[in-house]
This record gives sequence, C-alpha cells and structure tokens, in this order.
Amino acid sequence: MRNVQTVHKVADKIRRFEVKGARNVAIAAVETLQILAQETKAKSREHFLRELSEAQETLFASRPTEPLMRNAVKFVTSKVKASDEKRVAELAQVVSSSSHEFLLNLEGSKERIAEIGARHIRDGMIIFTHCHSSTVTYLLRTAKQRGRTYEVFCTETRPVFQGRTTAQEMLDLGVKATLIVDSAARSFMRKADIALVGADALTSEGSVVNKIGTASIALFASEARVPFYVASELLKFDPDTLYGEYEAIEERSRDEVWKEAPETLVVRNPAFEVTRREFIHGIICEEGVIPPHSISEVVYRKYPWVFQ
Ligand code: RUB
Repeated sequence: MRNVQTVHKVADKIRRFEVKGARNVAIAAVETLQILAQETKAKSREHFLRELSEAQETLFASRPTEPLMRNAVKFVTSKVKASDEKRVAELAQVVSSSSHEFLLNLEGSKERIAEIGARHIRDGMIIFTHCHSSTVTYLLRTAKQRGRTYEVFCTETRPVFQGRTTAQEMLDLGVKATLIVDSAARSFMRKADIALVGADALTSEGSVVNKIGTASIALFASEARVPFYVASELLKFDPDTLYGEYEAIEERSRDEVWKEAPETLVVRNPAFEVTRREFIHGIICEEGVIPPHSISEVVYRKYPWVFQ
C-alpha cells in the first residue's frame, strides 16, 4: 500500500533528522496525511479511519517531543471523525481541506510572530541564539527587511550542529554572524543585547522545552541581565501538561555524540530540556508578547479545540 509506505517513509525521515525543527516536522506530518488521503484505496469509512489512526500512531512515534505535530495531526483527524460522511472520497476531501486550513493558520502565525518580534530588534543589537529555529530566523529576516542592522551569535549546538544552519542563513541574509562552541555561551552572553530561541513545546506552567543547552543559555542570560525571549506558535502548547503529564524528552542515539565510543562507556544524548518560566521575559507568539504564566489561558482563548 503506497500511502502507508509514504507515512513510514516520512516518519523515518523525521526520526533520522532529514526533517527537523518543530515547524518542519509538523508540516511534513500534515502533508503526509494529505498524500495518504489522495492515494487511499480504502473502501469504507471504517477502513479509512483505521488508516488515519495508524498514520497518527506512526507519526507520533517518530519523535516524542513534538506537540505541534501532535496538535496538527489531531486537528485533521478530529475533523474527519466529526464528519457524518460515509464516502471515502468525501472524507479524503475533509483531510485535504482541514490540512490546508491548519497549514494556512501556521503560516499566518509565523508572519505574525515575525511582525511582532521584529519590533524587539533594534539597530546595533547583538542577538544570541541557539540551535536552528525557522521561527526565529524568519523573525530575524523580517527585522532585516525592515531595515534593522544587527549581529547574531550562534552556538554550534552539538551534537548535530544545527547552529551552522542558523549561521549560514544569517550570512545569506547579509547579517554578520559569529559561530561559537556551546561551552563559550557564558563568555559571549555578556556581549549580547537579547537572547532569542525557538520552542518545541510549551507547558501549562509556562515552561518551554527546546534544544538541549537552552536552559543554560537562559541562566547565562539571567546572570548577564540579558532579556531572554522565546519565539513560538501557540500550537506548540502540550495540553497533556495541564493534566499533570510531563513533556517527554527525546533521547537520541549515542552515535550522534561519539560514533566510536568504547562500548562500556555510558553516553547520554537528550535532545531537549526544560527552561523554567522565571528565566523567560516573554513568549513572542501570534497573540503578542505574552508572559509565560499566561500561556494556558491564551491558548484556550485562541485554540479551544486543543483542550478537547
Ligand atoms: C530544533 C529546536 C528548535 C525548535 C523550534 O531541534 O530545538 O529550536 O524545534 O524550531 P531539532 P521551529 O533540530 O532537534 O528538531 O521554530 O523551526 O519550529
């Protein structure tokens, strides 16, 4: 079955880091549902719903710390379940229209975040960032288009070096970029004016889950009195955290850290970590710059369906 193979292929790409960053992962997942619906050979509503639910399971299992992807897939599948339609072609149409609606909203959020966040970037600023967040780089691109001149400090972001992507994007924009090893973060924070990172998950308490190293950067920013901001779509909110669950932190292969490591050596490779809300000046989201503790309320107002 070609459409089922497509889902497994995309899940594999996500797992292997060929697609990375929370937004890209969510977009890939929604596009996969679109393909699944276009190519389905299901003969009944029940069969089609089973295909969707298996796709959901496969995609969710690809990376555990991806609430934006989970919200995206749930948005689409719940619209299909809510439809009374019996005909598979019509149900496939619901997948197509709800996927389109989701992606359009996600695009709008990115624009809005960039619009709002770009106002925080002033001429001559040095911006400290970590890893690669397409939301952050789009915000910086928008600031540049508005005529702002600034510099960026990028951490390498071991072990997979996503910081190089950020640095390259900045150079392509004509922005001065400085790449530093992760352990130089504290020394360079003193020279920065603002720290700005993306997010993988927002919790009900207002904590932010992002690439490993983010919490130390927030700590260094606090010590150096540099304001620390997070640019994130509200749909990275994980509703399960409201009911007491902790966000799962993905642990990746030891090979990413040291391929030829002695077998008996314990190598740990957590991909993400939690930054507590007291270190975060504000979350720049599509509804404005909000204090982290108000996140549940703001998400509830804008996207009540997330809580269902
Ligand atoms: C990427 C990372 C990014 C967020 C936000 O980690 O932590 O900061 O995903 O990115 P990884 P975006 O490379 O392990 O996926 O703003 O593009 O959603």
